[in-house]
Amino acid sequence: MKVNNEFVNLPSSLGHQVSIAQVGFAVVLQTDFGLRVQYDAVYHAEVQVPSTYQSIICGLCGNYNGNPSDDLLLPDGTQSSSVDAFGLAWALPPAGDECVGGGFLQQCNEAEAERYRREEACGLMGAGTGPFSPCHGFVDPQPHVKNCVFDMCILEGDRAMLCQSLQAYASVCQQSGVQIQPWRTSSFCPAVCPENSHYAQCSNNCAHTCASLSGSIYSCPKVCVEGCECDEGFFSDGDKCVSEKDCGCVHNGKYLKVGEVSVSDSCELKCVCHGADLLECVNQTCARGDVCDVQNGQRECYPVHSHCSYDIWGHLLTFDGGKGSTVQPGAFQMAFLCDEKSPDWFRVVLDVHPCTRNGPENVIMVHIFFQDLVITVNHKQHSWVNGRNVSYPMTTKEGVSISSKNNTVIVEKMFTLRLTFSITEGVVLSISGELRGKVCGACGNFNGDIGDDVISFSAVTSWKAEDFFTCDL
Ligand SMILES: [Ca+2]
Ligand SMILES: [Ca+2]
Repeated sequence: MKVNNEFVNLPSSLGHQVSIAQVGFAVVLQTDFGLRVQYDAVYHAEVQVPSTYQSIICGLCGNYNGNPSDDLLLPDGTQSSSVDAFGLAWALPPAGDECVGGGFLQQCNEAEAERYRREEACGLMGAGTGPFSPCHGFVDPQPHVKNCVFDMCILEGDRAMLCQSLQAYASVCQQSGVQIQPWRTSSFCPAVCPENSHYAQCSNNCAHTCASLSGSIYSCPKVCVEGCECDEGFFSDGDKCVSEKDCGCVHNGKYLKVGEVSVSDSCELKCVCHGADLLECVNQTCARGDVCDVQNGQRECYPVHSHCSYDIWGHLLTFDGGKGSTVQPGAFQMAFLCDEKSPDWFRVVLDVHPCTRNGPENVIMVHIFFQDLVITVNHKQHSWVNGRNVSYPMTTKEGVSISSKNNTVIVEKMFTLRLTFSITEGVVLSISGELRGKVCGACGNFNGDIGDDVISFSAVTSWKAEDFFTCDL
């Protein structure tokens, strides 16, 4: 769980405006203007807004104007005739892994669908005398049964999917204030709870946290919500249940586990939680050349450095943040130290080949030159040092290390550069802040000014590597 890129434990609050807590199986975010967002991190998301938002809402959830027949609105305000086109129109580019939509959907035959509609499966939600029957007058089970059957068809009757579907309906019912009957058994959708906790149909996990012991205020819902709750004498520590003496500290609305560190926005105050409410804070100043930044979810003073990247689709991002596209194959100088006589001199050349036989993407070879050293890495993650094939990890006598982790080759020279290369991410070059304004090449001059980074095709072409074969550049 991250807030503004920083990892946080639950519950967490940002002043009085926003609070986030674990409620039952879901994470719930509430704001002081009435927005409530709930997500079970698997299957079911819910958004609630106050009635002041009527008719001014856009997106998949419709326009909230009281008329269900005009809800398939496209971003341009026109009506969509197809549900698929409506869904795709609101899709955002993926932040992480590419998500392939639509194509894999498989219909199941009527006999299978009928099997999933039975009361042993999705049909349980609509069963007249079943555990969810008290809910029928409040939340129509039929759309939920239909969605459940659809998902079961795609996942060929996956049991976990069935349980998620039922859990989602249980959640909606409980939010409506309905008392459903126990629906899980040890053999049917048993809840898996962490150590020192157990399942409860009316879980108190929102209120029984280490943070609540320290007086952190979160308005837990009054309705009964199923979930895992800590055993007697234990309290939620964010993701596990611990005894009171092992609880941590609350600082600025954030709960810190024992041993965790919190650094203020400007990095001037650093607080460490040593034990239950034992918070130690010290003033600090970032060392010269360091900046206050968030990296890997943790705010701290970090050495200044900047990256330039070139991905497998040919998108270039310069040190100063300029974006451009260079799809033309050929060899070009990604970056080099303008001063060739400097002992820190380096030069990174990307040799981009259009290997259409293997697919549409270009294949990249990376050549890194130092004063008396050449390192070559190919797309199969094989490397050569001064022309000799090497295996990882290794360090040259010049102090340049080559290693491999998670299908990424890492070439690093301390205090100068770090280059990562993977077949999925392309090439990322990070260089020391000391080299500000001293580099040349397609990655720009790293002077902090995006304005003088020219990323047009002709500008990249002008950085072609003359010592390589460049048929197209
Ligand atoms: Ca509407
Ligand atoms: Ca610049």
